[in-house]
Amino acid sequence: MGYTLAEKIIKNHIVDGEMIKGTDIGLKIDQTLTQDATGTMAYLEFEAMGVPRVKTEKSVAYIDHNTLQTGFENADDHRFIQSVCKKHGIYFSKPGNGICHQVHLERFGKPGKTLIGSDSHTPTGGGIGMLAMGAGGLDVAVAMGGGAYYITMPKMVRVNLTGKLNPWVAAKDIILEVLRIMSVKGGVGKIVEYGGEGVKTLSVPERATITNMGAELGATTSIFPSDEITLEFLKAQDRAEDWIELKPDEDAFYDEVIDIDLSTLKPMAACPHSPDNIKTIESLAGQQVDQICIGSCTNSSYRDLMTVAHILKGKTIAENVSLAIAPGSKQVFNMLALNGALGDLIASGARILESACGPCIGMGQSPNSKGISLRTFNRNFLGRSGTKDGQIFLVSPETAAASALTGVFTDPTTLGEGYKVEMPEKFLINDNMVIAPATVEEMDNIEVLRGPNIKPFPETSPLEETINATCALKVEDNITTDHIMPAGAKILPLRSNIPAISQHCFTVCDPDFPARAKELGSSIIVGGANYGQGSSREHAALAPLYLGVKAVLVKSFARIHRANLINAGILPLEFCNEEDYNKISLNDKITLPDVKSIIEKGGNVKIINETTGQEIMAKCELTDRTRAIIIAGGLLNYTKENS
Ligand code: MIC
Ligand code: SF4
Repeated sequence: MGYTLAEKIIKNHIVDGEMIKGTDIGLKIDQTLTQDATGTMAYLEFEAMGVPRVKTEKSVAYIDHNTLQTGFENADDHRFIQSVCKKHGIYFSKPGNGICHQVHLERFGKPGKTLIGSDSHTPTGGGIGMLAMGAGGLDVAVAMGGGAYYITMPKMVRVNLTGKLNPWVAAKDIILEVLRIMSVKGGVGKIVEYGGEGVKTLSVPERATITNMGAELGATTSIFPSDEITLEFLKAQDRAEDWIELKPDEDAFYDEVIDIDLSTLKPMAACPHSPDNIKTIESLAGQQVDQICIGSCTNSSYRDLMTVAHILKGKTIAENVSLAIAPGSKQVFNMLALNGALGDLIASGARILESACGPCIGMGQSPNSKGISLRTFNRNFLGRSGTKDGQIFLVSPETAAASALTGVFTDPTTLGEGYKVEMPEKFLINDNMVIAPATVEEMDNIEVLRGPNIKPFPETSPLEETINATCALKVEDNITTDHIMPAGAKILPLRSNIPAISQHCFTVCDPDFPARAKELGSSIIVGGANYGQGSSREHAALAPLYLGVKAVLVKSFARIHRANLINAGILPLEFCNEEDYNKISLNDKITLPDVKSIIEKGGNVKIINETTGQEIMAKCELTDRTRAIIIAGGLLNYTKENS
């Protein structure tokens, strides 16, 4: 039996375990990336490990999330990250250089290599044939120190693309179709590989839109083959030498196959408040729109923004619409400025933002109350935009631009004759906002600059023999990390300060949770299915840790969040019988007798609800390594003990 594309890369990088589906494997990591909102913590963790210089082929730190500087906090964090990078061998991409995933794809990603990033949209790199995965900051720190990255060997899904997209139907519509088919839980434990003759019709940035939003499937990652189109892209980035050909074997085995005929797709939207709540634009046509945002790591490439500029050229946006545009990288921005497209965007009435995440993470541009906002982004979770009753629809750049002109949902296929952006033979290459690290000789002289907002990693303690706790919160299915640890312009500057950011933990669901948990001192959280979907932010584990949460008991977990809980030393428990979810209520007193011995030996964990007298059994599937991490009280303790 042959190998799939992802299996080939895994085979070349496996350093622990075997390629048996469902078992844990350790992978050698060639490249890492961080962004600033998760980066400070990741570099504090890296420093705590005491490794003088990164051991990866390339590690890059980007500043793209916390670029709104309304106080000293974000600027201090940027300075800290810049100085740590200089000292420890990491490239530093300055604020303004662009969104990590877009810049990494343009300048650093290489087919066949492994990449982990402290951001859930790291799979964007799959567009260029990398095995690129989102991870918690601590996992990235360990990989920078030369340690393996552990995943559960995923199942393989093949998405077979046939035919060709009709004019004005976009790559975004392909991934929205995949989300419609698979749902936000459908990718958990799987790698999604794209193949079929339809692949040849898609440029690298279009492929990257698809792999980027594969994160919303809950997938471990998504990947495209590396072919002559990949080579063209790399040549245009002056990186032809980074290219290798990569394709699956003819007789590779896939656990699941999905067929999509591109010619049948229509422009679509993910409706509030989930990326898999899909409707056609046709069915929404005519509804009034208040705001439109174009950008984010999903849709801010040269191809996307040139398409938008073409649609808006010589026209004026509707008077009821506020249109914001953030180019994904300095490269894109500069090219638009030089070829005149930026002038067309400005003339149409667009508000041009810097190259950064911006509105996607609630850093400005929150819509008006109950505002209808069409965004080319990847997440529309409740409250993420900064306006709790904002109604966010995720659409393609084509749909966004067409609707900006009319002020209502507009199917771009009504625009008439299609338009295809010619990919440039040479992109504008200017890496002057990427700062190289100090040499080995110079590195010891570099001082790391720490601002007062940077507080150390919270203390963890080894697993107790018996846990006595109270249920401090009970939540439903599909809880996102934006519920657990909200982002936005007010809270994000606290990312380096766990005691302060913890005061916002779960406040979207229950404003009293932080105070209640802190007062209880030892608590558990009960949740439903797909708990912790969304971002890779380890703050969604570190804040509960700081507040005294000992275990999270749910129907099922999202992959990165489960790993983050283990890394923080919080027990991830799953109901053996999902019906038992009804046997625990808020404020119930809970005991987990002999839990340490049970975890050591393996087996199900007994939970006694002291308030009702009922017993519940929970699974805690651990490997030898994750078991040792939980017992040690988290990955940092474990790494220190084992180094
Ligand atoms: C997101 O899109 O939710 C983020 C902000 O990029 C996060 C990372 C973070 O919370 O800092 C992600 O996707 O991992
Ligand atoms: Fe930034 Fe948004 Fe992409 Fe997250 S999803 S990396 S916030 S642009």
